[in-house]
Amino acid sequence: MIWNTIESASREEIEAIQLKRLQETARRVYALNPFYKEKFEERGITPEDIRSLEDLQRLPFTRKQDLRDHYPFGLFCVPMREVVRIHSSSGTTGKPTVVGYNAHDMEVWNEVMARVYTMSGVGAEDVVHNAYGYGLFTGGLGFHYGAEKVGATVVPASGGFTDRQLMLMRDFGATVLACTPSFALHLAEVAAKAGSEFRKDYKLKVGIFGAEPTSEGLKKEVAKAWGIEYREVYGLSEIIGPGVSCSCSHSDRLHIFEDHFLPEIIDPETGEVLPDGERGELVITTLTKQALPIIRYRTGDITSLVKEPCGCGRAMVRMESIVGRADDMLIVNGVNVYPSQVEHVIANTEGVTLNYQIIAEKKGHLDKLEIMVEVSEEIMSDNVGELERIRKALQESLLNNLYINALVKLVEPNTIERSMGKAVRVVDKRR
Ligand code: DLL
Repeated sequence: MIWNTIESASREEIEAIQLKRLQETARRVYALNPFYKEKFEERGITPEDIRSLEDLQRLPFTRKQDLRDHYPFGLFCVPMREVVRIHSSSGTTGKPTVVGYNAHDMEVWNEVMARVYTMSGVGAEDVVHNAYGYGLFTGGLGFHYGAEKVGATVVPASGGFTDRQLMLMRDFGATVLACTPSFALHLAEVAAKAGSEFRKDYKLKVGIFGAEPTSEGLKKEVAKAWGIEYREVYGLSEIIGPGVSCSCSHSDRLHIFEDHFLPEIIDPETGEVLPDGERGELVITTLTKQALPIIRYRTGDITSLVKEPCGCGRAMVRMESIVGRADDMLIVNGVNVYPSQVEHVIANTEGVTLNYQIIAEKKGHLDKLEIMVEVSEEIMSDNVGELERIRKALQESLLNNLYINALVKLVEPNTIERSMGKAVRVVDKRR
């Protein structure tokens, strides 16, 4: 099922809409916000210079720092009386980034979330258990209003309180689980304490997961643990929240709703636009946002794009699941490592679980990497020989596959702190 026929429009139709909307957005930001006017002037261009989609490359990038420098509302393009909602993303250091929506933007957000639900086979018959956090984080409310738009019953569970969440999922007959993949796995682990037949108490058929980088291994684990279909959603507050793209029943890649969000892939070092299929940093220009339109936003997320039409009937460009963040990449003694690559290696090792944490430290001039991993429940903690065999196997596998010399430390099940929101996979003590 497709929510909006635009999703299957031809490339020519989509590109015509994109160009018209890009021109409108350029005019909007230039006329209404001094930050953009100055940036355009520095480059010697005006909105009238945007005559084709290729001209996008003449426009300046916008970075997270620009939002921080204009904290809280400096990049807004409407008067505050028109703003109906504020969200912000946490940010581990300094001020959060603040985003705002007017009534029109809320409609756009609900529309793209309705597409996400429909793409995931969710409609009026469904009960959506929404365990994304409600509050300043866009996950909770984004998933909430989208569910109402498709007529589903939404249970606004928010994060935390695992046992109570499981009770609500059982008693209210949830058919859809919406939360971070790490929390979905945590819920399954706790639910499985009721016995291996626990799934019969639940009616779940699909999960719509996102908000954090996730390896193929963890996705498979979540799908298997719950016996459900795995759908992935991507998004970021600066662009809208969840609902920038979503995977369909035909492909693990995620369709970008490109009538609202115009994607590019660039080389993160040089800023040069890369051809389709190549991996680089995702850059997005909003095409319909009014309160906080944003030009060429550097997401920091690493992915690639393909334009071939998909078996599901949608023509919208597809992005590969996020490989990692440009700023999440660890450089360990000169070797580049993404946490998702480490996760992939762990997923392919017997005897360990996907509950892990990577700790980077400086020892003298050298970087030291320690990887803490919980062993599976079946492994007996007094079987020292077996534990050492697993530890060595994982250590060797990391060396052979990723060329990193890490110290693997196996720990008992349930000792690494569980996240209620996004999982903390990396603790970099060198920063
Ligand atoms: O995480 C919005 C969201 C909520 C997306 C619920 C999906 C589901 P922020 O808090 O602003 O917004 O964080 C955005 O999270 O730049 C990515 O690095 C990461 N991220 C989001 N979705 C995915 C995903 C929300 N499917 C940042 N895979 C983004 C990998 C993701 N990373």
